[in-house]
Amino acid sequence: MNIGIICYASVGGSGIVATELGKALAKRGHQVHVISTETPFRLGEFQAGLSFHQVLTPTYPLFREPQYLLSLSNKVVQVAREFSLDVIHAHYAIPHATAGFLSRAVVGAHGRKAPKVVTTLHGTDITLVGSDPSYSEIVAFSIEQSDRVTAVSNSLRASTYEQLGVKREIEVIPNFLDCGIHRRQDVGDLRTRFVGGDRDARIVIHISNFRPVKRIDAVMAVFDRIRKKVPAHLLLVGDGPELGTAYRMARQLGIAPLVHSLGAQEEVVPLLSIADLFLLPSAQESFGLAALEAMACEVPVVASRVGGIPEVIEHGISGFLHAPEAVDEMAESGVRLLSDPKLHRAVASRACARVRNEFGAETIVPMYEKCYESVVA
Ligand code: GMT
Repeated sequence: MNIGIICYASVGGSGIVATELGKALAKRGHQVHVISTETPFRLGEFQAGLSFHQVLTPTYPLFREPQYLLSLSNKVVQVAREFSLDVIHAHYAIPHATAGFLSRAVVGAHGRKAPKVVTTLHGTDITLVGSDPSYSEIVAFSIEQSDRVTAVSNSLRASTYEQLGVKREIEVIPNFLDCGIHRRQDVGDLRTRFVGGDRDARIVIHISNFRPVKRIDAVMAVFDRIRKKVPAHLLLVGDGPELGTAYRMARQLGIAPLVHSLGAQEEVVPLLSIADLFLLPSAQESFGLAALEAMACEVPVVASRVGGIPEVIEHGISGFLHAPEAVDEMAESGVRLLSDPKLHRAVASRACARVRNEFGAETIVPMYEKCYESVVA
């Protein structure tokens, strides 16, 4: 099939999933056209069957506002006509589902054949942003008008029905990983770079885009409690508005030398490969792709019991879940994992097996192919 994938290029779960899906589909023989403002984070090297089309949004003195929806839809129309797209797959509803709707209408004008629109809902496009009254009518309409809609978890599917009053069918297709790439690696003495001579120290890691929803204050509070019981260092991977909170708290708590901030990193596997514990105390998380990446690298996760996280992590089996505000309990679970090697090994190996059995690309990518086939037919 000829498939157009619309996604955000910025660091974020929806862009990563869209890019990984594009790569997997191209490997399976499809012609994939990724449409975004910049080469997406993680698109990687040239791959046959995978091409990138840049959306440029020119400015004009009259416009105070960038006209992204129009320039994006215009680009999708051009790509759809040039490459006879069968499917436009919009990742993240705002405004990508609307761009799918608009471009399908333009290509299909005067009875011409138009591509089908598949929209994948990722999380904040419904829960935090999409249900805001400033966007909700258009988001709901664009979801209703898509030919197929998928959500990354049952929880997100339920939120879409509840918060947007959408009536149509929504299929759940969970996020996935290429488990050939996402596996614990031997990375030599990388660990020493962070812990120095502190050989017994454990490495705790948090990876996110440092938005308020990630509750960076809770990451710092949980780590501070853990390091009082077990020698530990904290790796912060990613960038965003709350990174300053992490620095401020590290200074206030007197733990700055234990906190290593690495900024946004394309390659997280080497860092996960030296980690012993992943913290994800988010206020909301429709799936938790970062947790899945950690689990694949045998890093046990302590996370909030919110949104779709319980569909990824089984409490006490493949990780630990607590109420988002329960920082003491999160720290307790972290300390248990870091001080009991037998428990750590058992949770790490069950987490890794769960990703391979339930969330591997070879299981999930065919679900998207079936979804495309059903609309094209
Ligand atoms: O987490 C973010 O702020 C980014 C956001 C995105 O769309 O890029 O992530 C959402 O989509 C990911 C991929 O499906 C999910 O794994 C994340 O859980 C989800 N984030 C939230 O629901 C807060």
